[in-house]
Amino acid sequence: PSLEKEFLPMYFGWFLSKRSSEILRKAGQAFLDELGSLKAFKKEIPSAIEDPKIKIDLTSYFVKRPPGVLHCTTKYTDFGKAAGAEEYAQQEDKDVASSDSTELGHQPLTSPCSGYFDHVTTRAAMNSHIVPEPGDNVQQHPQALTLSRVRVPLLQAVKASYGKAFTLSISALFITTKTVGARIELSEQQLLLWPGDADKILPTDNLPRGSRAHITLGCANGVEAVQTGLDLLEFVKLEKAGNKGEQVGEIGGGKLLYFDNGMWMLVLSKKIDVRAIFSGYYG
Ligand code: 2AM
Repeated sequence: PSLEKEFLPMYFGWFLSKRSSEILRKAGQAFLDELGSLKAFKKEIPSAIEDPKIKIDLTSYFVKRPPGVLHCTTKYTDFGKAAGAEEYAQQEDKDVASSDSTELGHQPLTSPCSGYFDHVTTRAAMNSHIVPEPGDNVQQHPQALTLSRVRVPLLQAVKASYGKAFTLSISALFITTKTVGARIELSEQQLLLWPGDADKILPTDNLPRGSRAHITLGCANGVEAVQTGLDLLEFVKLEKAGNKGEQVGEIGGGKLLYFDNGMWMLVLSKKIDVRAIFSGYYG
């Protein structure tokens, strides 16, 4: 045991490369520019109805923009003070595998199929730099049988991935009256780093794991960044309720959907891949 207690960051997350940040910022900017001059958009804005020639300046509406490189928060740990912070830092991939196997597309451990073995292979690949030490209690864990077969000890996904590179896939851009953000589709391997408690607005919400995954691109005056993820969850809740949004047309990178209440989503026809390092932000 180490003498010093571990010091947790303000938050864990994926930090985009400078180049990927620039590419995504540009895509976000193009989205705001196009939307601001789109007839269907202006139709929903009272001040623009009066003067149809007006162009809505969304860039100056979303005044609060993240400085430096962009990121996707996985867990806000608040230097260890946030609920579930320690648990997350110690998160083992078993926590994910056992939480909701159907949602992740995994098969129960009792009936191994290719999906499950893919998962195990992913773990092995992800953690291949870690070798079991004598005394590592691999055998007594419920999953130890399979794991020991591929010679992987029980692993801590968060620690094992710290400082490692990932490619995140951006599937859509969205705006609400409060925030603008990019929606991320996490892979199964990336979901191992996703906390179990993030995908809820209300404690009773039951949305697919990773629903909240996003990158904040901007916030309106007086709005905190945490809002972007909550806004994305609102979209997902509508989708879950069968609301597919009204298809307003094709703009720049894809098809534009309107969901009411100032909620717009651009579903990208070609996903944007961004490079990112999994790490912690200490302020
Ligand atoms: P974001 O992930 O939507 O951008 C620092 O404030 C970072 O942590 C921001 O990126 C912010 O939002 C995120 N954040 C702040 N408070 C949070 C919370 N309670 N839950 C989740 N993420 C939070």
